[in-house]
Parts: sequence; C-alpha cells; structure tokens
Amino acid sequence: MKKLSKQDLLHLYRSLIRTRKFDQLNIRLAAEGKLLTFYHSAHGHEAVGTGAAAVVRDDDYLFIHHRGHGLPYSIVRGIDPKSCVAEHMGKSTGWGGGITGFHAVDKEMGILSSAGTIGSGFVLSAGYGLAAKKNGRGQIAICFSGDGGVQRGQFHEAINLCAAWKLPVVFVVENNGMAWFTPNRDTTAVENVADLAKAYKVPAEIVDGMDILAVYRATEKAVELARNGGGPSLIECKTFRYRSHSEGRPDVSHFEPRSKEEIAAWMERDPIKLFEEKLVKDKVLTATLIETIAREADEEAVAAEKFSFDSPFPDPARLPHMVYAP
Ligand SMILES: Cc1ncc(C[n+]2csc(CCOP(=O)(O)OP(=O)(O)O)c2C)c(N)n1
Repeated sequence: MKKLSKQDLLHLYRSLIRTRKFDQLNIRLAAEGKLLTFYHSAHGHEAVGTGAAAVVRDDDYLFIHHRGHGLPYSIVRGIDPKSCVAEHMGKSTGWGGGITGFHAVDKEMGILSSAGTIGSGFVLSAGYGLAAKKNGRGQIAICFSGDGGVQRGQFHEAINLCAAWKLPVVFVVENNGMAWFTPNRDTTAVENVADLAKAYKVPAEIVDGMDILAVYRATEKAVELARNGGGPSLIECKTFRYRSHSEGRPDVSHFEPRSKEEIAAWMERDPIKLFEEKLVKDKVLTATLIETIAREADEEAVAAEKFSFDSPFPDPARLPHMVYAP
C-alpha cells in the first residue's frame, strides 16, 4: 500500500477540482449550443474515475465510462483537459483530432476510449488483458462502466473469461442506480453488482464511490493482485449522478422527476466536499490553498475555452487517414 504524501493528496484534490470546473465548462458550452456533441456530466461521479485512474501505470490500458467524457480519468493522469473541450468543438487540437465526438483517447497514457455502444469496453478489456498476460510486461487493463452496462451480455462473457484465464483486468463499476431513465431495480433483482462477480469466482468489493481514498485503496489492491498474476477483480463504487443523464434531457426516473430529497441527501455527501473536509482536518489544505486551487482551475478553464474556439477544424483531406490506422 503506497503511503500517500501531502503532494499526492493535493494532486488528487486538485484533479477533482479541475475535473469539476471542466465539467461545468462543458455543461455551459452544451447549453449555449457550442459543442458539436452531447454531454454526460460527471457531477457526483468525480471521485471514482479520479481515484481509480490515479493508481494505474502509464503503460496500462484504460477503458473509461462515459461520465465526464474522459475528464475524471485523464486529468489525474496529467492529460491537458483543453483537448477535451477542443474535441467537443470538433477542432483539430482535440484529443482525437476533432473527429471522435465525445470519445477520449490518449494512446500514450493508455486511454483507449469509452464505449459509445455500452458494454464494448468489457470485451476489449478482456482482449487487452490477454495481450498483457502474454507479453509479460506486468501491464493490466482497467475497465470502467455503469451499472446499466453490466446488464449487457458482454459483461458476463468478459468477466467469465477473465476469471477462467486469470487475466489481469480490474472492473470498476460506477453504480449510480440508474441507466438513463430506468432505475436499476426495474431491470435486475440483483442489488449489488459485486454479487455477480462472486458468481464468476472474481473477488469483489463494494466501496463508497463518494470517498476518493476508499476508491484509491480498493483499486490499489485489485491492481496489485492483477499485476502479480492473481487475475481479475471487481470494485463496485456506489455513487450518484447529480444531473440528468445528459445535458438538455429531463431528469426523470421513468416519466417522473427524480426525488429532490434523494438528490439533496447525496449532495450532502458530495465527493469533493468530503475530501476537502478531510484534508482540512488533516492540515493538508488551508483556506488560502483551497481558494488558489479553485482560481487556477477557473483560469485554466477560461483559457481552454478560448484555445478551443481559436483552434482550426481538421483538414478534410486528412479525414480518411484519421479514421483508419495503417
Ligand atoms: C448498447 C447500447 N444500448 C443503449 C445505449 C444508450 N445508452 C447510453 S448511456 C445508457 C445508460 C447507461 O447506464 P449506466 O451504464 O448505468 O451508466 P450511467 O449513464 O448511469 O452512468 C444507455 C441506455 C447505448 N449507448 N448502447
């Protein structure tokens, strides 16, 4: 277990704040009609992607969940989020050269996109896990998904094979209890995804997805097991989405507005608020530092918006070469 230094803790905190500021920027730009794509906010989910992605190595493989369109996973890994904003505007300076829509990609940092077709990341992770096991370089694959995605057959096929072949794959499920407008309880009798993993003989842990350190520690354990030949694990992070499924859509469960009381209760457990309170108590953060980090993140977001507007669209002549790898 790595001892987290003050610098490590501040990196996690700063990453959460930057993730939220850029999420807010994308929300505003979506409302103003300035994005070429839709946007699934990460508001409420920030601690899961940030905490888990902080653990992996640069040469590991990440298949990410769609919340925040890559922001929580990439910011903590040192990827400049202005390329996220530019990508959503279809600009050549975006992380996919402006042609991927909302899919985050960074080959050098192992971010191999999210799944437009929910569930495709499961089987791809199993494939990359197999490659990692065969090449003997100690790499792992980490696959993020929602609880809705887990209802797809690909999850069951992938986790089953990962278990049978002891592949170095870590499944991180961001369980917010909803899949678009449908509450989970309507589509499954299994409350905890962890129980599904256990049925496949895969060790599974349920953690508080609003607690970044709990996510970090559980991921650390699972990654270590995978790297040391112990096979797959699953971490179920109980979390909540504070906004509607994607921007501009009604925030409903079936056709009824979601409960204001439920949202307010989860707001009390806002992942940034919880971590900030802990760091203040532990004397890692001061009021001045909180203000400085927030101001720097605001300035960064303002600069990213301008950078994205000023960037050129991709050269149409290059497009065929950008779609197919030679
Ligand atoms: C195969 C497939 N079916 C349906 C959709 C439409 N869709 C996009 S996101 C989503 C809900 C996913 O729910 P969950 O996995 O729990 O993630 P959440 O959005 O709640 O974070 C659905 C049904 C899709 N993209 N792909």
